[in-house]
Amino acid sequence: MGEKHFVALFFHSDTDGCISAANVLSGLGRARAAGARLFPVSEQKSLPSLLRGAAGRFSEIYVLDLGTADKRSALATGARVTIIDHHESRRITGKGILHINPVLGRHPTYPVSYMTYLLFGGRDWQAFVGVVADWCVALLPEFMDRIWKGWGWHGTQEDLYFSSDAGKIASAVDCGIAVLGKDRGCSLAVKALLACRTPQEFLDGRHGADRLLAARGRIEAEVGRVLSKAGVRERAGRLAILKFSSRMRVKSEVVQRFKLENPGGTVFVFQKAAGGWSFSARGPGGLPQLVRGYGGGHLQAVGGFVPERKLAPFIRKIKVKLSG
Ligand SMILES: [Mn+2]
Repeated sequence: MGEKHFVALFFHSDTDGCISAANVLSGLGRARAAGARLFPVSEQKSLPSLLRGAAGRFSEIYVLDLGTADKRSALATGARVTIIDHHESRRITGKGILHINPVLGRHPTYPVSYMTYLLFGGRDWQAFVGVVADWCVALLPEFMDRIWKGWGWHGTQEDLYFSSDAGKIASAVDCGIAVLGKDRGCSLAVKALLACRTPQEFLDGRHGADRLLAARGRIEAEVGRVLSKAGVRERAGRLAILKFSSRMRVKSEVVQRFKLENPGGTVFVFQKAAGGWSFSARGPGGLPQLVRGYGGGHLQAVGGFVPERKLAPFIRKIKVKLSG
């Protein structure tokens, strides 16, 4: 009998994070995967306290699609910690810590679902879905081309996200998490991804995927409502802004559609939340600097929160910076 393993996976509660978790689980082998605990995380700033809470409970910890520059909380776990990420971060090193992040070496922000697929295995079509979900199709032309030939999918990033089966699966996972909640949605998504051997099984609603696809249907309808009449639009040069309220968490889906209406420009969507506005933005680049203090993410895609009284100055600032 081998040694006992107590494995924990902390992963971003989105499509890229769920596919990454499924890839790592599939590579761990049956015995280790069976005892693994899953911890979906929506805010990467909450990671240090979650890691401290895991101190002494695990021998192996994976941190997927989440940045951490907090070495002490990683060391405090007493576990071997493997961080695979592509967000802006600082490199951390220490006994038992392995930190893989292409951004630290100034490489492109390859999706974590793709990197975990290379490192741990998993299903090629799911890595493809992760690349579509994280808007990184253009970064991986050869990989995408190879899988396109196998699965008969083709097109631009936008075609793939909005019109292909890959995009449908990507958004079903994100919508399932938005509608069912982080814990229930992610656990359902990881199970469905592990069990579905082909994209068709997922699209047929097998292994719990039906719940995720139903959530997608509800969100699509709400996004249509927001874009057709419920949102307030504002425009300044190449900047387009949309403000709206909704009972569903739809800003990530709304921002993708809104970007389609404004190709080449920078778009911000603000959804009313308690005490302020949560926002998502897409643009040609430089976005983390633009939203510093209120959020972060990638060069071309960021999210965050602005308190009510800061909204007007925040919007003024982005207008000035983008016109300057
Ligand atoms: Mn990601």
